[in-house]
Amino acid sequence: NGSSNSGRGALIVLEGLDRSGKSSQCARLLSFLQGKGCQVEGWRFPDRATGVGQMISAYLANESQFDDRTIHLLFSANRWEKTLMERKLLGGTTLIVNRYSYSGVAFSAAKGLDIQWCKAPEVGLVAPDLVIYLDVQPEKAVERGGYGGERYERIGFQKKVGEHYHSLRDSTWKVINGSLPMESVEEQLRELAMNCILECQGKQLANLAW
Ligand code: NYM
Repeated sequence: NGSSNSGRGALIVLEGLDRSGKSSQCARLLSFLQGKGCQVEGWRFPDRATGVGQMISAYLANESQFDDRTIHLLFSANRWEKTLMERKLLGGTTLIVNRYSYSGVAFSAAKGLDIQWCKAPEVGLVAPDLVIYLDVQPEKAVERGGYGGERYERIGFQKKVGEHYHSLRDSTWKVINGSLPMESVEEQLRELAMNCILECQGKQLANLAW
């Protein structure tokens, strides 16, 4: 099911702290849906392959510096430059997206930037049909093989990011306890994603309003 219907695809976003398991779970969910014959692609933000993405990547690796507001706008620009997103969805492709505007706001707000200011450049982007938050305590995340040494990968900062994520939760969010065994998280994700793909058939694509 999924390959033969003519409806639009779903925009499904995974969010969570660094090392919350998003990448592994995105990969698992993607191959599960592909196995079901679903028209689906895996995306991630930042997309480090674009020109803007390379600037972000250098910043995260501490190879370059930007003012907090400048890097915030670059992360946002990196979403705006993916104009293919809407066409993909309307063409019937479901997108499983690792991070989106919520990462943008939560990470920048954790630095002390005003939350409304952080939200502003995200307004008008395609709105997700479902946001799945993998809830993991920062202490647990560190235990998982530790952080890779990129910017932001410190426990105190991650705690602040977690608080901001919490304040962003709305009706499109589902929270999964990311400390559960991988198979259990995977099972819950599958169910949420399958339901979302079916339910969004009749719904129009919307834009982030905030
Ligand atoms: N990040 C990610 C932001 O600060 N703002 C954003 O808009 C996005 C999409 O970049 N620590 C941060 C969160 C991560 C880092 O992400 C790189 P990843 O998923 O490790 O590639």
